Amino acid sequence: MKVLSKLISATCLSVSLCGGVQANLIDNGGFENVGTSSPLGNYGSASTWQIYSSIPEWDASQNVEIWSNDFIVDAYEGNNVLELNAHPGDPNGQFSIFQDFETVVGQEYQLTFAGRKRQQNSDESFSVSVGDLTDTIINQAFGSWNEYSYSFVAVDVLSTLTFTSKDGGSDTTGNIFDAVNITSVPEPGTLALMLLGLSSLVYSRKQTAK
Ligand SMILES: [Ca+2]
Ligand SMILES: [Ca+2]
Ligand SMILES: [Ca+2]
Repeated sequence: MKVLSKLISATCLSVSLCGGVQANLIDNGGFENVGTSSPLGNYGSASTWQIYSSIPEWDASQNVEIWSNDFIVDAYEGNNVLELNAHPGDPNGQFSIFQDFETVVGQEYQLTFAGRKRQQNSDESFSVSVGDLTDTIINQAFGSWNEYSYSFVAVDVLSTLTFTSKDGGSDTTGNIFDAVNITSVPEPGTLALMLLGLSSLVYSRKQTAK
């Protein structure tokens, strides 16, 4: 029985299901942590919106803009959201944010995030890529948060999640994001192994109770 209980423990660890919730592989996916660097310029205020050259856990090709306290739109979660189109360091560049995270080649993952556009009469588009996934959203919906959900397969031991505005660096208004989340999808074989372990545990308890 010791061997069996060790097997069950190892299975629980490998699929992280026994704890109930899959861990988010993206850090600061809700943009709540803006770090300790001072915001750039004299834009906005700490209670509305500010610009940063970067924020913790994310890399960025340009400055990024963080909105707080339901400025213009209600946050999808927490207090902060990110507007990808910030005041640019390079007006000819593109706005991208990206984050690396460790993955298992061939493993399936799920990506979810919330997105919306800022202005009704603007044509806001962006691309998202990670693993074997690349998608472009043409003209995000206006007026409420869209809940995006994708599955993808990792093709390397380090994957990069990237969001890029399709508008150039001189377009300072546009695509807003919150609640970026990536979790691994348990493989059927692993689930079956875990269920086998659990059923064996139930059986062994019944035997002990006799
Ligand atoms: Ca947030
Ligand atoms: Ca902006
Ligand atoms: Ca725009």
